[in-house]
Amino acid sequence: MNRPEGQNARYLADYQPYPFILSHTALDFTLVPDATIVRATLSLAPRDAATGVDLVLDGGKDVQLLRLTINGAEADPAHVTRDDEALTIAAAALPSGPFTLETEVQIDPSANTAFEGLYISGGMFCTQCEAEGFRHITFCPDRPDVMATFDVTIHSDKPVLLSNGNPVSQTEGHAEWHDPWPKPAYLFALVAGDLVAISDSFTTLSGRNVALNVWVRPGDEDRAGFAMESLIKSMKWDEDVYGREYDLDVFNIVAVDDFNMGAMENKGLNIFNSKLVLASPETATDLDYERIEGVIAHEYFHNWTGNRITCRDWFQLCLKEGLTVFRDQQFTSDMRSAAVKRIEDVRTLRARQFREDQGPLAHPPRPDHYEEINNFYTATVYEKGAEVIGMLKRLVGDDGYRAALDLYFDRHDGDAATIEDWLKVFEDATGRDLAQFKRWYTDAGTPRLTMREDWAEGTAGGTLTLTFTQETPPTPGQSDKQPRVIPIAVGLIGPNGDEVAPTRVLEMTETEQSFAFDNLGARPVVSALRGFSAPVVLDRQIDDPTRAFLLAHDTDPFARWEAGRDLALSALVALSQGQPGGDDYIDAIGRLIADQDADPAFRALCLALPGEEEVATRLYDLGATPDPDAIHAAREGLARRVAEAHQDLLSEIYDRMVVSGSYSPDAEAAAKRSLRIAALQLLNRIDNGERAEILFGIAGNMTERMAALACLIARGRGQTALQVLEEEFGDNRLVMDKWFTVQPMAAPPADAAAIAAKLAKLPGFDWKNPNRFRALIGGLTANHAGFHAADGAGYDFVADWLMKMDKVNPQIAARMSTAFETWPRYDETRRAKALAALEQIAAIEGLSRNTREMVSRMIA
Ligand code: 0A1
Ligand code: ZN
Repeated sequence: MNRPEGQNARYLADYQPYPFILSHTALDFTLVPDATIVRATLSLAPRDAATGVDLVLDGGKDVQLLRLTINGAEADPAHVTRDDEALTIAAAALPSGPFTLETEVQIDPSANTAFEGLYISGGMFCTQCEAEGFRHITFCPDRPDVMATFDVTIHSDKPVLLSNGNPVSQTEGHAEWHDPWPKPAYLFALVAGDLVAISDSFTTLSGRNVALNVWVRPGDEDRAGFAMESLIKSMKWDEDVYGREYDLDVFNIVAVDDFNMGAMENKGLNIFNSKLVLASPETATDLDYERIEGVIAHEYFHNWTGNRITCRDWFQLCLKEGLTVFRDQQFTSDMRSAAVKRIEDVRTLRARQFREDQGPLAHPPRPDHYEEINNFYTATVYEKGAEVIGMLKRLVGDDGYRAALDLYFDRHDGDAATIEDWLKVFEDATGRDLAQFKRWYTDAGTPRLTMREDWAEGTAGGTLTLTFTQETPPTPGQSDKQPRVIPIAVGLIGPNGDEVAPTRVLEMTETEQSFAFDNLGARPVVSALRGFSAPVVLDRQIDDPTRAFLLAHDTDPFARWEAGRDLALSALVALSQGQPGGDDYIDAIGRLIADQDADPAFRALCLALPGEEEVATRLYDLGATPDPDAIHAAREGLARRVAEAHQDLLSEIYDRMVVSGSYSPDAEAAAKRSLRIAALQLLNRIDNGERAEILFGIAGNMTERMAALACLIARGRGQTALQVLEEEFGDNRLVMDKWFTVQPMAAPPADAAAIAAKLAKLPGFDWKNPNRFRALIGGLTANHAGFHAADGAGYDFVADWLMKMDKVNPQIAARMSTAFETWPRYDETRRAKALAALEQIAAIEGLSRNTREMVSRMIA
């Protein structure tokens, strides 16, 4: 293997087990905002008594050692060395058998702006330890394959004191917790604050009673009910579908305002970004509700896929994340519409993972090296990791999948496992050889699949031969790609619109391969890659009338939606290049919206034009250089033509899709609202915002109000509505985040960067709060032509803020830097400006390892 990265890179190939066994960790916290004392007692033993090796404990610069004893005796300072990242105790100072190591350290949670380790959010102490945060709390072997049972004692004057596992004792100013399940340090959590709970209970499969609490700040209780409902549904679903039961007496969820990610699956004590817990009809949108349900499920499902079975090392991150995303996607499909969920997931996959896979940050679901692990919580590890499992399931069938999963839980409970272990359970349970399939885990890049059709009339009553070729473009560090196993789900539609061959999964293993369908009579239309059966780019010769035919007749909802999307993209590509286009799309979409039988959510998805970035990607795929301004103009123009052509139908939908009664976030009601909003967004192009203005004034739910607000801003008449929202919700962080996002996002592109700059000067732009920072910066980067403005104003604004944020919270700066990952696609002027912005960041002295790694990969 070549090792091209910086000196700090870590390599999968270098894996060695930790030379000591840690059986138990006892922690004692005295919580003081700027001087917290942590006493840790680690029960250790050499893994191999014969080899006297030094004991290396991870510990960041921010951990100040006050005292260290081994078996109760003060360690000789000559045997202890300290650098910025670790504490080393020389082998000579260690007993040859089991021993107890005690440390006392001091840390300063009030100075922790990176939100890694123990920090303070809104006056509450809380922790985030994945991936390597525990080493900012105390000295320890901070790696996922070192697992111990925990006892935690907390001293604090805060009224609510929580940690992992089961409560042992709770008195004023003091609490003790015991976690009987061995766990790695990254699953440790502690919370101390002035909190209130909404509580419920759940009786498990085997009759165990579990106390459930969702902890929030006083005053937020009335917005926590949906999270609790989602938790109960998740617990039941995991029992019904996977046979997995919860294993402690309590399950606590805590909402915090300052959080780098969405949520965290700490054993028995999940910590959530408050935006993924708190919801009321007045403050949250349908999408927020759907996300809350999905993320509550995701974190809960980690209890088995992540906690009971964890990862051997961080290279295996997709072992827990890919599987848990796959499980939460299954859950949402079961709770809501499976067809709609699949389309939404594919949209996200393409927008985030394909984008990553096709640019300078491409990496395999299981990377073989990294510099900063926090940079690898990516769409590839999560979403592609889930797609790979979907393919496995398609290949082995539902029964094979269930047998493999049962074996996985049985064989690996309590283990820190690898992708090899995962694939082996499938091989053992089903008898399949998965050596070639493994490439999905080890190789980066999105395969391009080309499909050719050959029709032979006379032979065997009419034979259609499909010939596929696959090719994966080179990615950083991987130039030569071998063919992968690709499950291609195909169905055939006869000329009269009837399905003549139901879905068949073709298993492609070669670079080029043909599959024949006999006895067809007349030449059918191929419905290919049904259900998006593999994460590939499909390239086929197909004209717009055939796409329109599939949009009208395909029985597979994904393929049907895809046909409409392809029609729209083909029009937008032509229009953005100054050519005519769009007539077939406008006709076909008219037929679809008139079809009262079709599911409203599905019609809404079809009505929404592909985003500008999607058009840019398609142009780039076709070998053209995308022009963001031309794309914006083309999309606006087409939307207007659709609105003009179907004005009556659209206003009828808009008037009819009103959900009566009180608000409910369920799938059916949300579907109606989504169709109504899709119609509004088109009509907004020709009614100059009239409907949006009325809707904003009368809507009782945030879904419609936000949609109306975005429409008003796009028409340049959002001021009054923005003021109203600010007056009404100025003290509600989550609503104000939306307020900050929508302005640069929905603005005409030429104004977007200036609007973002103006908002950044407001006192309400509390940029050290990750949600607020993401709201504003992310709002601008979501405006494709605004961020990629030819004068470079978008690039400069974002780069300036990344540099500022890097000093405070490197994880957030590094993550947001991916806004630049598509820079090589654009014209020379834009490329030069984006590159200059990246180089300016790279030149900063003291730039974090996080941002340095990202920027240097993007520049390379
Ligand atoms: N494991 C969590 C995600 C997570 C990862 C890293 C974090 O801090 C750096 C926080 C959360 C999940 O998959 O939900
Ligand atoms: Zn996860």
